[in-house]
Amino acid sequence: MTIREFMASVEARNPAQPEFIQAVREVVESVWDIYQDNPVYQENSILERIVEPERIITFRVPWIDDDSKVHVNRGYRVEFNGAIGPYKGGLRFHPSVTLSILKFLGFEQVFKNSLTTLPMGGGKGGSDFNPKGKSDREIMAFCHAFMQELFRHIGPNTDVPAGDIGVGGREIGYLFGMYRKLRNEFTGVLTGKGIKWGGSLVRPEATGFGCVYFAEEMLKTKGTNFNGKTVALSGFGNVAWGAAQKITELGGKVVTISGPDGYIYDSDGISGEKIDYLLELRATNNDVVQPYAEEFDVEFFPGKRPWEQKADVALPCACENELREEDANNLVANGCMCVAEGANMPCTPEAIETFQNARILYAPGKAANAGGVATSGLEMSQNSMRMSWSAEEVDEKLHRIMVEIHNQCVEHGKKTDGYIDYVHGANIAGFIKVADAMVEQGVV
Ligand code: NDP
Ligand code: 2IT
Repeated sequence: MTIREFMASVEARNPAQPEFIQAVREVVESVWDIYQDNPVYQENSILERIVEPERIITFRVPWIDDDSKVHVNRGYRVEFNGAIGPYKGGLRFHPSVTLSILKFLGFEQVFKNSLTTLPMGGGKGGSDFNPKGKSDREIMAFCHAFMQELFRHIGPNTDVPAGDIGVGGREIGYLFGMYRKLRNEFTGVLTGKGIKWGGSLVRPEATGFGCVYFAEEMLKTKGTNFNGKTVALSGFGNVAWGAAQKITELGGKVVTISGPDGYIYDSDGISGEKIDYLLELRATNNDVVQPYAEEFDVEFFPGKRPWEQKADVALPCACENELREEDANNLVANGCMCVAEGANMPCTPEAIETFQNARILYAPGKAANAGGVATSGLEMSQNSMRMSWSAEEVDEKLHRIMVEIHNQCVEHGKKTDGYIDYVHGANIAGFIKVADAMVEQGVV
């Protein structure tokens, strides 16, 4: 079979799921040669099995708003692959959520979690619920309704959800509360929990911190670091916030953040109280960055993306396919030397090709943003031991894991001319561990 034939069969089996097909194609292209060289993988149809989720649950989520009106949303959990551990991955609450989006995220999560070196399978879930403009009581009502169905499918040794877009500490609290009530059990069934009731220190910052640690390793391969570098960030959520903190700490200057309304450019750098302000802005449930421009008297570019600005490093931290070919061309032309994905699949395939053709450093989300789920794994360990580690201890472990993921990318992705293909490196390293586990466990 050729790659083309394999992908044609995946497309035929998954019609109208473009994001899922995009994610599968990238992995299949990376691992194809290894697959051909390993008859055991072929005899076990590993590739055919690995692109098929083990289980997908969809369910109705009825809830009541503040005006007593009844709404119905759709809930999902995609339990993609459990060969190396309990299904693990976030929940996304956003109106753009479809099965295609959650299958792509679940598929990516399988390889990302494998890269973390921790025993976690891959999954993802969420709902097309739109948290924007909802009251706190409405958010609680929705989270409780969502968990009233999800609780029967998850558990600390089965499937351990966490946050993603639209699901942060507050939502995890409401979800956990309902799980605990229904099961009458206090277990580490969710990660991203409050610090006072089983959460891990550093988990809120972990994805952003991890992404910066990873980018630091990338810069090291060029004999440089963040000190004095300008950095363009997109998004202004959880991930962008943690990244901004760590970049500032390492001597870099964050000059942009973005929202669905546009982006702001702050030539003085987004640091200190301005980073805290990002959190306040997110807490308003309005999802706009324009107020930052008014608060700190900087320029706001409505409807634009930050990639038109000059920056040494770019970290896309908002959503999938937010950085396209023309954006990649702009970044390269403006001298950008390093792109690391804080979000999941934010760069289109054409943008990735542009970076790689220009031979600049580029790392995919499954490697660069794995620090979030890795720290979730550390939260699970702490819960199992009924202990909590200090922030320094967690941060040190997170740092070590990101360095190790970088090592794996170099080991499997370094080309003969010395260029590191982080896409191949991450996909191959992530794949081998899961594929071997599947072989050893037989056809299940
Ligand atoms: P948040 O909900 O905290 O923030 C996401 C923000 O990005 C929202 O403000 C959202 O606004 C905004 N956004 C959405 N689309 C766009 C767009 N096209 N342009 C600019 N901004 C946009 O989510 P997170 O920070 O948690 O997640 C961000 C990304 O990081 C996602 O891709 C997620 O999958 C990934 N990620 C998250 C991890 C985590 O631990 N939280 C771990 C690893 C990856 P709006 O809702 O109005 O669209
Ligand atoms: O995309 C991701 O890795 C996350 N949203 C975090 C998942 C997790 O289980 O912590």
